[in-house]
Amino acid sequence: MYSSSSTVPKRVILIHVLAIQLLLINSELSLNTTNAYLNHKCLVSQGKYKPGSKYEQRLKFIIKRFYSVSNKGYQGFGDSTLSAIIQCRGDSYGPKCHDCFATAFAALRRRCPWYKGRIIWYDQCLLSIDAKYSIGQIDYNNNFCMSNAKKLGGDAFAFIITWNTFMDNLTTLAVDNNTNKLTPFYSAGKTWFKGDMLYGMVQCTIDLNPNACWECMVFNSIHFQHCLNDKRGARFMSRSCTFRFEFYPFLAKHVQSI
Ligand SMILES: *[C@@H]1O[C@H](CO)[C@@H](O)[C@H](O)[C@H]1NC(C)=O
Ligand SMILES: *[C@@H]1O[C@H](CO)[C@@H](O)[C@H](O)[C@H]1NC(C)=O
Ligand SMILES: CC(=O)N[C@H]1CO[C@H](CO)[C@@H](O)[C@@H]1O
Repeated sequence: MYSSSSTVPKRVILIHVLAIQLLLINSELSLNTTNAYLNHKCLVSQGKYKPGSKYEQRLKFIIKRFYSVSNKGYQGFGDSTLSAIIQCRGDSYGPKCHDCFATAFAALRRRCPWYKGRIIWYDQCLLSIDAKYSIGQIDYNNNFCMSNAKKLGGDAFAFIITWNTFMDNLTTLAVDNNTNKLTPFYSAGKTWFKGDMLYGMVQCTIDLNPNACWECMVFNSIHFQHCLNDKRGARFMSRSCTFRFEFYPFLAKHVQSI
């Protein structure tokens, strides 16, 4: 699903309004306090469950467990009838992750009532529930891309090369260091593009293996190339991986300069 071009102006207006409010409240608050709702999907083909059913009981059990440990940043549960994943953005582990999970679950109940399968994306977390075993598997179907309405202009071809290399570099960082970092499969960095600083982020859900993380990134970058090319900023999100670039710092920390 591509975002309509009206999405971005609305968000820009929202950010301006928020910025003014934040200025009034506390000029010290930084970017990473926002947690915008991005998208959701009710997996209609998986059907609905009934109140009191076994599915509901298992779901309640898992959600309760996730609730108590969601500040760990990632939780996954899967059997043949139900899988659930909460994955927080790499810089939003801890209490922020817990809050995002609580928000996401409440919103999913409201937006996809009684659907067995449902996914919701926020800036700071992803919550996915589905009625089959899907842990460790790349989800090729549930994905979308949003782009800045502003075109890059200028050297579009050079930019394609740059965002592609940048994404590769970030994926290498995320994957290579996944065993010993606190936030595996996540990286955020920056690079120059013709005198402008380009900021980027890559993340795969922790249940994937390194090869699957790569495959997910490559698949989506090709699938959404028209959304990514020649834009002042864009991001794709799937159930399994995400990539974002902007010409402004959208995270508090873009640590690595690559
Ligand atoms: C933003 O995130 C960074 C790193 O996670 C953290 O150190 C900082 O305190 C956060 N800022 C706010 C205002 O929450
Ligand atoms: C990617 O990484 C290589 C090797 O570290 C570096 O030379 C190059 O500038 C990076 N490019 C981008 C766009 O990040
Ligand atoms: C590819 C990469 O960034 N590797 C880094 C992984 O983490 C170690 C220790 O934190 C660094 O020394 C490597 O450069």
